[in-house]
Amino acid sequence: MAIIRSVLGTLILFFDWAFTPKSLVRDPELQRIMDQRTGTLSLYEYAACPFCVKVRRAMKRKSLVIRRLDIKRSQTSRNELLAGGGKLKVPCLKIEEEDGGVRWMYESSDIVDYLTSRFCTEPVESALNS
Ligand SMILES: N[C@@H](CCC(=O)N[C@@H](CS)C(=O)NCC(=O)O)C(=O)O
Repeated sequence: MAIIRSVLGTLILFFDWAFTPKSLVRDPELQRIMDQRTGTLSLYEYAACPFCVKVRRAMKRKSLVIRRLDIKRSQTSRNELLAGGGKLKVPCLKIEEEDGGVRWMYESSDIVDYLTSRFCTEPVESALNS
């Protein structure tokens, strides 16, 4: 079982590398503002998880720079995820809200939808521009 998982993981990483999506190129000032905003987010993940790859590819397409914490490599990140989110499941997006609240979002589709609606809609980009 471990061998199958390892082979599948390697294949997932290979195809992700071979067919990596193009990144959106923004005006540097707009990108700086976006980076500031995404600075309140952290993605708990591990490299060969297909659902994490899905989120990372969406981030790459939209040039969203988000801190990534690998729970297989870091015991501290693992503990944070379990204590904060309640489950050792990845991907999980930690969202630090402006009012000091923290949300832990599981489910890759929900994370991609959240990132798209919060950071990648035309009005958001043009509001940042003005
Ligand atoms: N439906 C979830 C599936 C996530 C999932 O199954 N993640 C696996 C790693 S690839 C995991 O963390 N499994 C541990 C568990 O379910 O407790 C999503 O789309 O994010």
